[in-house]
Amino acid sequence: MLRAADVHVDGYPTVAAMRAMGEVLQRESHGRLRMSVYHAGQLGRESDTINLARFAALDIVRVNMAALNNPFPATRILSLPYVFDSVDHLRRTLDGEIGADILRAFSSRGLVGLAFYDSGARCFYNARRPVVTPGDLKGMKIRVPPSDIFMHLARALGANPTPLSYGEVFSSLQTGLIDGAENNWPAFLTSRQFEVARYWSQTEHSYSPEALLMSQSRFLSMSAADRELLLRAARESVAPMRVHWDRTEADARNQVLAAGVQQLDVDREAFRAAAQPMLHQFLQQPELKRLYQRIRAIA
Ligand code: GTR
Repeated sequence: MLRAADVHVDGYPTVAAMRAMGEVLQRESHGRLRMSVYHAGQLGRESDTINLARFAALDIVRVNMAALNNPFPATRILSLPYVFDSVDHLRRTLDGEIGADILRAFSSRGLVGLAFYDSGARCFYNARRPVVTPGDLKGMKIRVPPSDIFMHLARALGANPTPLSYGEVFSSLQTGLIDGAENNWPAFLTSRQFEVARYWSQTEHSYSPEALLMSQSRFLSMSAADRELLLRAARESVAPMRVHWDRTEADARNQVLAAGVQQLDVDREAFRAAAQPMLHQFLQQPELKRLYQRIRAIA
């Protein structure tokens, strides 16, 4: 039995993709391989589940790249602000050589990169006031995932970043510990953050995608045929996940707007400009600079 973890609610596109992958494994191995998916953070925070998988206490984890930025430097290029022009640009990057290189980088610390999943464009939202320029974020306490990139970005935009794990964000908004956060439409809806944060700003500052990872020692303990099946099942789960994602993202937006959240157009050029110094600070790292140039070359 393979045990897999995800912080999202059942039915969320990432959870659904893993369940579908589990069905393929079970069917094609004639019941020998099974996968049970522990959703909604039952097995802990993303940073914890990554370590559980590294030490083979858990087999598969689905986490956002943000949770991997600090320990796996190559992932930073996928989370940095305004690197990608569109979802299409991101998908082309992940599907090609660049994506394959980043997946391979996980083997340096006990993991096998199985696949990338979509996560849309992340945007800022808050419970205080309409935010349309970076200056409007001034003084606001904004939750960020525990990643130096998101800390630096929020600070560059004038906010006070507060790193929290995903499961803590809704209650922190409710109690006023934070004023806002940033994420995509489906996460904003399913985590119920939209009930408190009524101002959504279309900043599209990061396309930080999801990663599906496996414990390397568990992977290496499997037969070559099972490893091949696993890699194929993971790869084949990507295309249907994207279709599901696109539909879910549009639905989530509609539901949130119908519930009265205000969607604001922003001065995106001002956000991009404010993020440039921190972006270029990260691009001082030669590995990131090389990846950045390759990504921009296929824009
Ligand atoms: C979501 C992502 C989660 C989690 C969350 C967060 O978009 O799917 O895995 O990382 O963001 O901000 O913590």
